[in-house]
Amino acid sequence: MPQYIQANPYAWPWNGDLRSDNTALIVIDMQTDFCGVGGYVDKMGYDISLTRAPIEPLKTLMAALRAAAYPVMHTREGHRPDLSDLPANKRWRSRQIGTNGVGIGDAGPCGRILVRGEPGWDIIPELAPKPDEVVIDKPGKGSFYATDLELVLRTRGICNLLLAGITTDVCVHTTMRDANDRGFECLLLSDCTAATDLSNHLAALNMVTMQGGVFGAHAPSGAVLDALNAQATP
Ligand code: C5J
Repeated sequence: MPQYIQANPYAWPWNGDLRSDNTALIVIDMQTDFCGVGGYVDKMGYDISLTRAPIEPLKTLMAALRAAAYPVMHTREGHRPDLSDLPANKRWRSRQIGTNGVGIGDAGPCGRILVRGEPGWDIIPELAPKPDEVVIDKPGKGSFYATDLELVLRTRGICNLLLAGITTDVCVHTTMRDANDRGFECLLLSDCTAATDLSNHLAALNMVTMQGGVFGAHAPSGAVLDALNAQATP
């Protein structure tokens, strides 16, 4: 029997084929640098209560998906310690705003900003990956660029992606657009994502609904929980 999640602008996934062996949650960049005290976003002067808002709903959702044997995957934005994968213009731009010239690769309160292995780069303890879960390290905003994410998903037969994490308008949107172009069916989870600006978050959700769902659809995590409950009830 087809199984759908109530979503906007259409019931998701498009074909009702929602199963634990073809659908994965991808939790994007829930790192201290993006939502922790002293991290990169905090140092830039943004209100981290916005980027921390997804933490509680994500904890609930991840527990439910794990219990139902749906794969949970994670990404981390970050660069090699020698910065050989950090484009010079990305570094320059990161030093321009509100950080007194301190940007990606430079020392901050949580170690070198967005550098692999540093405390600020790691995923926050509340949402730490389980030992058997896939973690994708990415040098860019999108999760497919210069990573093996597509290979991992295709190898596992995953065609449906539940997208969560931060930030809605940057890494989550870039990943959603790139996934859509690759033929993955995407659902952006509205309460499990956040931006550094609320209006950008809302605009990013609205963009998804254009043209009948130009990149996919969006829904609150409660709609996913409802679908999981329905699957568990024979
Ligand atoms: C940003 C991200 N905003 N994870 N990264 O630089 O969205």
